[in-house]
Amino acid sequence: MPEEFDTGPVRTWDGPVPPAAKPDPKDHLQYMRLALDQAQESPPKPSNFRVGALLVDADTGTILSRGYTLECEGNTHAEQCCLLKFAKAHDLPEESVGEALPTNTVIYTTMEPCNLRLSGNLPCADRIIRTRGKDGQPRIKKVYLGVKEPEKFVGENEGRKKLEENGIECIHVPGLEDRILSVATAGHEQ
Ligand code: HJL
Ligand code: ZN
Repeated sequence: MPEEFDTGPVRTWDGPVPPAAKPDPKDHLQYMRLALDQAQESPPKPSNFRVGALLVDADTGTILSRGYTLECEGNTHAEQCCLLKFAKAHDLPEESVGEALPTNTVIYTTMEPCNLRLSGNLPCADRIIRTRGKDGQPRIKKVYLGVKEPEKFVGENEGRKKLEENGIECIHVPGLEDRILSVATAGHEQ
């Protein structure tokens, strides 16, 4: 019998993305897959969706921050966690995160950003809109979303509409809808 060596689990890179593994900035589906990986880290809960998000420098393709629903302390959304973590890494409060974001930042989120929260917390559409630099110019220029929010908690979500009214382009990335929705609703009563 050959001796078996346990080399441990196959490790995937979980630190900052190394240059060679950086997706092509135009490969939106690849970034959406990475956002979906984030969503799967979120604990299942009946009262919200499990969402994942990435902040990306669209000029270089660099992933600036990742986040998922309930990752940060409290009742936090994926997009909110992305912004909070990036702000924290730059010693800024979340509302000033635009001061540290590159000029051409985009956000990938498995679900359309919210415009109303049952908890009364600030919606993610507003958090995205307020990311302005010291020059007053918006830093997040585009939102790539995997699915529209299902009408379960707040009826029709007007997050996309609000973002577009504020000059932020919203782009649907097709191809992962079924998977995104099954991950998002995993903790819900069927
Ligand atoms: C998005 C998230 C998340 C939602 N949407 N885009 N990212 N959880 O991380 C939207 C849903 C709200 C409910 C409950 N979910 O989260 O409408 O408790 O989660 O404030 O309205 O509101 P709270
Ligand atoms: Zn939100």
